[in-house]
Amino acid sequence: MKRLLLVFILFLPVLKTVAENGYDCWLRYTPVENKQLLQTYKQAISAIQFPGTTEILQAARKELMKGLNRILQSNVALTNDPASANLILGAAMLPTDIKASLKSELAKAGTEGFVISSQSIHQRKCIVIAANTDVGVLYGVFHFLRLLQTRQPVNSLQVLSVPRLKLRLLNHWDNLNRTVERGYAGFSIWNWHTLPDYIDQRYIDYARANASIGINGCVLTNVNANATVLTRAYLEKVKALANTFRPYGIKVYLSARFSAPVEIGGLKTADPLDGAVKQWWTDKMNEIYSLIPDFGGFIVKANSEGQPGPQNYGRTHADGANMLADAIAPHHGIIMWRAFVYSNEVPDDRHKQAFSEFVPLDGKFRDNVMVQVKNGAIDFMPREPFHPLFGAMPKTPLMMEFQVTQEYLGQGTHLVYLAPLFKECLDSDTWSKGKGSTVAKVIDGSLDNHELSGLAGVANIGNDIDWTGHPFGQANWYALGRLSWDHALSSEQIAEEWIRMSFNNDIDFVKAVKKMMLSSREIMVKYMNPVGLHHIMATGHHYGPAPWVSNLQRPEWNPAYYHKADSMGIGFNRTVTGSNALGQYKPEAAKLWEDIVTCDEKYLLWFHRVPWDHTMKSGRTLWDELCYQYNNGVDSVRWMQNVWEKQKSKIDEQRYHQVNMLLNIQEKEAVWWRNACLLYFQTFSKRPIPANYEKPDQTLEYYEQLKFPFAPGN
Ligand code: GCW
Repeated sequence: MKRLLLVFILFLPVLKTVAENGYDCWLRYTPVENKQLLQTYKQAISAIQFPGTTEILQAARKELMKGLNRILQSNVALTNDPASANLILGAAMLPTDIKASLKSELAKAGTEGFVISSQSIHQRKCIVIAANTDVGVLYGVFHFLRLLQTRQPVNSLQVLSVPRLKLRLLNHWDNLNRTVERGYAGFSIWNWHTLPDYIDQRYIDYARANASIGINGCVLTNVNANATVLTRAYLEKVKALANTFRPYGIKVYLSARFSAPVEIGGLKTADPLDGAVKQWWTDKMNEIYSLIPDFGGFIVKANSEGQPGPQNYGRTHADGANMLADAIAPHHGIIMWRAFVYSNEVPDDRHKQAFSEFVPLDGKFRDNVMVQVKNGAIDFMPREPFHPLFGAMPKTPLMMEFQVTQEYLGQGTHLVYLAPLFKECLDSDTWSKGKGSTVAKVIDGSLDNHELSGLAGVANIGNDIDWTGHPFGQANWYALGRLSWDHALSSEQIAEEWIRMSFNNDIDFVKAVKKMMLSSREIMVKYMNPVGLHHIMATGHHYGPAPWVSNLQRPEWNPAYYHKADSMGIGFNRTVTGSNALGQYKPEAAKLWEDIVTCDEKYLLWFHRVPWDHTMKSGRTLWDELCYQYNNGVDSVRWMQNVWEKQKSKIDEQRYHQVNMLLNIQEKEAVWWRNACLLYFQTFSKRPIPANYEKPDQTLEYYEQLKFPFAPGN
């Protein structure tokens, strides 16, 4: 019996079937499998000198020891003896000779960057993790652990890593009642009821995961804001979260409801030019900072989709933003003012409205205001051209808003790796200052010399055990953080890091899964929104296709507004003969899209109205091309299923099975999108679906009557 038990215990760690629930994300710190590599790691890291008692350094040390002990499967010693240490970490407390030897690197590391350097100290090989600040050391620790987790050599390291953006944020669209707008991973992780006294371990693990990818701030509450969070009782709760995140270099931010002075302040107005209103906000800021001295600031959604704002009082966005900016300036906080505005009273193409409203305000905002712009002008579609505001407001620091939660990209059940989408936008050339004026350079401040810079992602995190519901949703959280640290990283590198840390380092597994991830966004575009189609999802919950909807009160809420299909053709003419949204881009950027013949076909129906028999670059007619793409999208999801099935022996059963089931849903829904869209568009094109494709097994009427009253996230 004893022997049996021993055998069982011996083999336990290698069993692939040990269930993993995904809670640890990419911080699993699995033991090194390869004996030789393990040996070199153990030799390189045997005694650690890591002094310092600040809360950030304590957090960094704890993480380092936890990671090393697991990865190396041994208790690595901490030492105060510089003569024996071979891993040395620190900022202010770094030994002076080491500091001197890293002087030029540290001069470039700034306030958050770090250096990891192999050094020879007193004839001994050492690894030094150095920074100018404690938080820099923390980031260095996570980077070092990443090298070990991805099994990189550590014998000659020369790393200098500095974030390209100042603000690297997650925006939670979490409501105080714990529902999450567009959240598909359960309820909010913030348990407002038990705060401030109960600090869920989740809050700490959330902070660890964020710090490990460089995220340094989070907006706790939905941009569709509730003023209650600004009351004293709730600010105490916010303070508790701020205290929990501080050791991980993370600041808290809130959304501000513009009408808060009326709703919780008892004032008659929220007019930003009213003296009492200004005083109310000034007092409120003072109160907040007395509780949370490093509070980050506010995000504001104003005069957008029914939210209150300065225009309710005949004032401009700049008036509103500046009033808040003045109130928060003495505390060094910032205001992130969203440019996501469109109005049904404006008869113009929705695509153009934010540009028309904000460009005239360029130069009118205070120094501590950033304008937060979504990556595209409509709304986080599977594919959008970059927002024309990028490059058009040189006097204002523009902040990027990406959506990590997959509102329009399969929600909680589709495997879609978003780094290629993020990169597509960041790498787009605005031409605002000639060739090479990429969106990335606009938002990192380098193009127009801005001090402030930032990127935010609408979080996909909820209280599901694995945080994101879909195990691969974590990859998008990870990618958002890594790109906000360094937008020059490739989608491929980010995917590879994530796979290795989240699953394993098996070369074949990494290769296969990486290929699947890198293709996944393009595949989703094909079965949902090929050739530049957009906004053809169902109303309200946005779950599934509904291109037929045309009866909603506001024209720009209707899918039919966006595709404009009729017997002649399909697509939105945004050229000079149509809405001329193209005119908002610099001519060299617009060139990519302005001519129906040369237009990048990924955006064809975004910018052009195209006859059904238009010849595409493939030689097919437009109708046949749509049939081809929708079908190819479905086939490719089947390919993904196949890729995944082959990985069964390589990973734990729980996550294998989970992803398997989710891919089955994705396949079903891809078929649904294909069938519903083709059957509907066929009523206009009056052309057959070529015989070599699967025939829709349901009627259009069937798809039209489907209802999902309890779909999540709405
Ligand atoms: O995409 C739309 C979403 C809304 C969201 C809005 C916004 C928070 O459907 O749910 O509201 O964008 O970004 O403000």
